[in-house]
Amino acid sequence: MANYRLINFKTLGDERGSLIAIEQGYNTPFEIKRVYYIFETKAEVERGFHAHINLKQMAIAVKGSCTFVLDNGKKREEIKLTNPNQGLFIQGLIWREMKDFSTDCVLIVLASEHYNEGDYIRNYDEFLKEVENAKK
Ligand code: T46
Repeated sequence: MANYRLINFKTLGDERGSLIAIEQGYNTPFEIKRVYYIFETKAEVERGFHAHINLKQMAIAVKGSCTFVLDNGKKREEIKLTNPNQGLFIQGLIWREMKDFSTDCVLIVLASEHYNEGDYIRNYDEFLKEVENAKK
């Protein structure tokens, strides 16, 4: 399975507006143990610059937009989140950076595990070593 992909959510709407439901096991492929959100990000700020060992996450720009840079140790790809009907699912060894936050951006992230600093790889060279080790 790919280590990251965009998931399209069904928008339920009527004359009052729109509604999207995220349901564990239905449109989110993991058990949700934690939710956090990033907002009021200052202009020009870049965040992330780490990978995770075990964590699975789904990031949704419920308002505004931002760009994820995703790096599997071999190639880097940019994915811009602009719409609350799309979630970016990330699992496995993926280095991530986030940038180009619009001033109104609210980025909600659903996570498969409780917060654990021990799950972070915050050094890029260490990340590359982990990618090589995972191939053995
Ligand atoms: C990720 C990207 C997309 C907590 O105490 N609990 C939490 O659940 C989180 C997520 C963070 N923190 C603390 C740790 C730091 O002192 O909040 C501070 C900021 O976290 P960090 O610098 O890791 O934030 P980002 O935006 O660089 O990364 C976050 C997530 O940490 C990370 O898992 O994949 O968003």
